[in-house]
Amino acid sequence: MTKSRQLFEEAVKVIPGGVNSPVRAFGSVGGTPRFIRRAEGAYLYDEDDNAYLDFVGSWGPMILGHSHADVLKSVQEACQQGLSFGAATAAEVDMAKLVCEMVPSVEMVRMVNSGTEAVMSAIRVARGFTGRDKIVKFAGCYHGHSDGLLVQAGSGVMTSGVPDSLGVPMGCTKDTLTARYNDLDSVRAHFARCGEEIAAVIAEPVAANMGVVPPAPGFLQGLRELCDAYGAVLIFDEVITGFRLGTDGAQGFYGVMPDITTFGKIIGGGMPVGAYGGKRCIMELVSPLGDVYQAGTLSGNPVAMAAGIAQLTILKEHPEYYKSLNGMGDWFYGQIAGRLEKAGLPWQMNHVGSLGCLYFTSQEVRDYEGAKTSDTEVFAAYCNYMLREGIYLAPSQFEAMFLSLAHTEELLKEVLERITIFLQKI
Ligand code: HOZ
Repeated sequence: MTKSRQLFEEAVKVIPGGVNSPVRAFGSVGGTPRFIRRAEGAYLYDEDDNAYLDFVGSWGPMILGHSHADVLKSVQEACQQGLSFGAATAAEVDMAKLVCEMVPSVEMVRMVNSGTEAVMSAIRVARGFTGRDKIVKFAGCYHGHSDGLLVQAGSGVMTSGVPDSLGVPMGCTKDTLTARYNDLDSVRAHFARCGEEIAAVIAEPVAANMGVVPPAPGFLQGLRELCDAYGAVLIFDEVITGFRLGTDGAQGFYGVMPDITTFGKIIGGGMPVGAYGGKRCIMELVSPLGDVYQAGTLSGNPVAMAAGIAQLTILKEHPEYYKSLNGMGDWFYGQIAGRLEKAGLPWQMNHVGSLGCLYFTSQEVRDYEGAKTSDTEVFAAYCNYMLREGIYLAPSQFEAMFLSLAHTEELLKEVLERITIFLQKI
């Protein structure tokens, strides 16, 4: 029996499903989750000493690759000074300045501990600012697991086939309106019916929790215009796209500025971090400056700040890295699309920069309904085949594939060869 199997059998006795986050259980693809011992560059190493070329990258933050020397050094130095103080530190000021400099729409920022917390807090401040209760979210967009947002959420909720969650009182979701991604008319309809009651529209500017769905031309701009017309707050959830598509995230990539942006693990370089920030006039409402309450002992934790500052500083100083990363994505995903065409397979290769998703459907994937048409059994076969070949993909059809700067052309060419063989077999 492998060590991963042994650990999983022990884990299921003491951890629900044997994992601390559902998708990791490999439930939708079958097989045993790999228990990872360490990671370096583009590779993960499991407890059985198997090496895997990693396309998850801790679900996004490992833009520089795993265990980057500067990030590790910065973390080690911070650890020497103490792990947590529950008091203000210089590193938090440095982090806030970095985020505000890199993302022009962010004039003030508050650190939290996860993307879930960031979004929950952003919605609260949007409601406080507008004095309204309703929010509009998009089917298939995932914004963490807070009560009000587990409505047609993508990601793990979609993977397990559970539409929503038990334990969420009706009262918590009654103000959550759902619209269709890439369909401005569905948003217009909500505004036409109750525009004066809508506090915010929240969107992933590139939907990356129902696979990867790029915004259609004009979609993000249309959201901006609707929010302006009705005095609602536009929130971009950049937990996945922030600092991945460019120093200024998807908002810079597409040239549409939100009022509030939420960030997640990416700004902690892999440590547990989140943040929300935006226009000064909105953020000034956050406690203790204003009356929107939000707090946390570990918020702005010095070790997490050290990791995040190290990674963000490198990215800020090297904007050309994004040219390579996005260019590599265009080439790699383009190659997959070309091989599909050559094999006469009508499947869809969606991508934006280094984020990609292969859907096993002949239908164009523009929204949640389209994503759901993908044949998840073929995905499971693909995912397991790749794993056997030493390539670690997210064990879910409805997650993204992430490239990092450690993924060289040579490594990706090998992956393309494996994909070609899979396409021939299928
Ligand atoms: N569904 C999560 C990412 N979108 C998975 C996170 C995890 O398992 O770490």
